[in-house]
Amino acid sequence: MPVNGYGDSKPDEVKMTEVLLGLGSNLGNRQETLEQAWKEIGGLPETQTLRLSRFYQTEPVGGPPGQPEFLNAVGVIETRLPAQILLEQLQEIELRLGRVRKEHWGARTLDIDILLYGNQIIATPTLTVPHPEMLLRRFVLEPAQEVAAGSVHPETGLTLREHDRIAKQSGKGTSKNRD
Ligand code: A4P
Ligand code: MG
Repeated sequence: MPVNGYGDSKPDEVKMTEVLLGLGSNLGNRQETLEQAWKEIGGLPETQTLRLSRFYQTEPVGGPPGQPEFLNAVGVIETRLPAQILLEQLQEIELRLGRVRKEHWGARTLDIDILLYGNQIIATPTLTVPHPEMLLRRFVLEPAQEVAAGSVHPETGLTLREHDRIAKQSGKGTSKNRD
C-alpha cells in the first residue's frame, strides 16, 4: 500500500467519514488551547470541522492526585484521512500546542482522542476505536450528547443519547459546571 494509506483509490474517491473527537486540557490557557486545536483540526487535509460542543469544566478522572481541573469538549468532523493517519495528525497538533507527555493520565496542555470513527471497530497496537473509556466518562458523554446525540456506538448498538441517559441514571461523576 502506498505511504499515504489510501490504497489504490485517490483521496477524492474516498468517502468522507464522520468522526467524533474528544478534546481535553488541564494546563495553561485551556480554552485558548482547545479553540486553537479545533482550528488546526479544521486545517488538516481532507478534513472539515462540523460541530464543537461547549467547554465543560470537569474533575480529573484517574491520574496522579492534585491535578488541576480539565476543560473538555467533543467535536464532530468529517474526513477522508484513514484513522491511523488522522491519529498521527492529531498527535502532531498535540505536540505543536505544547503537550509534554510525562505521566499516563497526568496533567496535559492538550489531549485529543478519537472516540468514534464512523461505525468502525479498530483494534491495533496504536489505536482502539471506539475509545474504550468513552462510555464510562461523563466528561465525554455529556459534550458528546450535545453534538452527536444520534450517533450509534458500534459495539453496543445504542445511541450516545441513550448512553448519556444511562450514565446519568447511575449518577456517576457529574461535571461541575460549564463555560
Ligand atoms: N490510542 C489508542 N487508541 C486511541 C484513540 N482512540 N485515540 C493510543 C487517541 N489515542 C489512542 O495516548 C497514549 C496512546 O494511546 C497514543 O499514543 C495512541 O497511540 P496518550 O494521549 O499519549 O496518553 P494518555 O492520554 O495519557 O493516555 P490515554 O490512555 O489515552 O488516556 P485518555 O483516555 O486520553 O485519558 N479527566 C478529565 N476530567 N478529563 C480528561 O480529559 N483525560 C484523561 C486521559 C484522564 N482523565 C481525565 C481526562
Ligand atoms: Mg489520550
